[in-house]
Amino acid sequence: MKLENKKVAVIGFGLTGRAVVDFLLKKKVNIAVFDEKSSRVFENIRGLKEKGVRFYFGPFNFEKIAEAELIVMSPGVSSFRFPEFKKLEQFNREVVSEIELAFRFLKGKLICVTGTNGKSTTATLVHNLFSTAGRKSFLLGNIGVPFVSQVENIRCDEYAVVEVSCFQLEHAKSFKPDYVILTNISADHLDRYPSMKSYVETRKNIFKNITSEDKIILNFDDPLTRRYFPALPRKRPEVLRGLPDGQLYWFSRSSEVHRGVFVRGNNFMFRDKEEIIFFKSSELPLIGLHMVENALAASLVPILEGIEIGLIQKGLKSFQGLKHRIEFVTHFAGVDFINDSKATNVDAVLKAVMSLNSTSQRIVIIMGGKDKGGDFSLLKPVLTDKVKLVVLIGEAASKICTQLNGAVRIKKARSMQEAVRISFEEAKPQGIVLLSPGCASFDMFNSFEHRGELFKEEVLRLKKDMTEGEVWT
Ligand code: UMA
Repeated sequence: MKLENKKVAVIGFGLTGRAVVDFLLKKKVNIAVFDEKSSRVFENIRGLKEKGVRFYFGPFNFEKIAEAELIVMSPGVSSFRFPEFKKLEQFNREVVSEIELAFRFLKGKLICVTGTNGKSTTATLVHNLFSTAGRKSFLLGNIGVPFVSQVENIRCDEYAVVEVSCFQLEHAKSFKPDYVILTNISADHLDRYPSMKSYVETRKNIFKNITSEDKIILNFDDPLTRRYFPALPRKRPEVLRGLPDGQLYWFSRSSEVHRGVFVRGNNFMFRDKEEIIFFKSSELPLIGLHMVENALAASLVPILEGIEIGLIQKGLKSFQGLKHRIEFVTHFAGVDFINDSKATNVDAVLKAVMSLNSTSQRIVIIMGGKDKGGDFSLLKPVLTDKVKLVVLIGEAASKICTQLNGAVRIKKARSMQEAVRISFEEAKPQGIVLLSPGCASFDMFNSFEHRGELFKEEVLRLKKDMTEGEVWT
């Protein structure tokens, strides 16, 4: 793609926007940045201004934006909230997402991990499996490192492992991965998308340029994937119609799929033309059924890339998991504390509670935050079964309380500190305190990471108070 001397508008000036500007500065283009926030929020932009970058803060000025030939969107800027961006395309303006821009400059192989939950862990695991096997890979995308920031460092024999959110797919045009892993689909971001259908349609964008050379890895156990991609051995999923057979692989915990990876007894199996045992599931170092799914999905890529099974085993055995995803924090006074701050939707909470090995109601769960349109009533059976108390925080507390409708005991807390201390009192003498909010964090915190770190801080403060004898009442 030739960018030199083009007029480019960069929409949003967060992590993505900054990386796009840095990338474009090397291409000698004429850059204008637009962000709805006030200029006071942004530090250190004088240097960029000196390099000729122009900034427009405050409400988007579409007349000014229309002066650009290419418009690069940050994922947080919704094309549903601003239909003006789509309209600009009718006037010969090209509107692309940052991952689309990066893709046009990629020389290496592209492995994309998308889906509602499990993306970050699966992408990190693919990256670790490659790294353990001595292959150079870059872990990029929604996980926190914009694709465009590294794309020109990736050589043709190297891998870009990119976690892709549905927001990033809104303006994907020629974007075409060599591998797509779709971890699962469940309701999420319904505060941004007008319907579940439009959420799924946006995600399907990742498949639109797939060819017979490329490989698609889908979750056989996920009901919505099976509904939207109804592939049986002989039936092609709608999205793949017209493409030759030979590129669709499944992963499953519960069924022996005709092509892909699955569990048989204590073994992880790979089946294509023949079957091989490639791992013992008991050797997986992390807890949870979802981890089995993530490990199955992630292993398929190195297997299909011809990496030696011994090296894949080594990578699986050494994986330590990610922070804020069912992360064990500490144990004291008979209580385990687990941080699952990354659970920002209902399905992620369901998976977290199911994955904890707890019979009878020993779990106290901290939920709540900024609502994303989820249906919390879906949690009723599992909460009744496994949870002793739900402690609610944040804006969505009243909605969650109404939707759970007496299925489980509920208390409200005004801060993370209060939530942790109430939970501890209830979980004693032998229980689990799980932070798994099912909501975004932005009502009380800067990010899910910030929320998770505060939870851990409060837990450790409580532990210190306990050991020093200052028991809170
Ligand atoms: N902005 C506007 N108008 C808007 C929205 C945003 O002007 O309508 C401006 C904001 O004022 C801010 C900037 O845009 O200055 C922020 O841009 P952004 O929201 O796109 O966020 P980035 O900092 O660029 O981070 C994005 C992803 N954020 C979102 O998709 C919301 C990060 O994923 C990602 O790590 C990063 O790019 C690098 O690729 C975060 C996320 O929450 C973790 N993702 C969602 C999720 O995982 O559920 C999809």
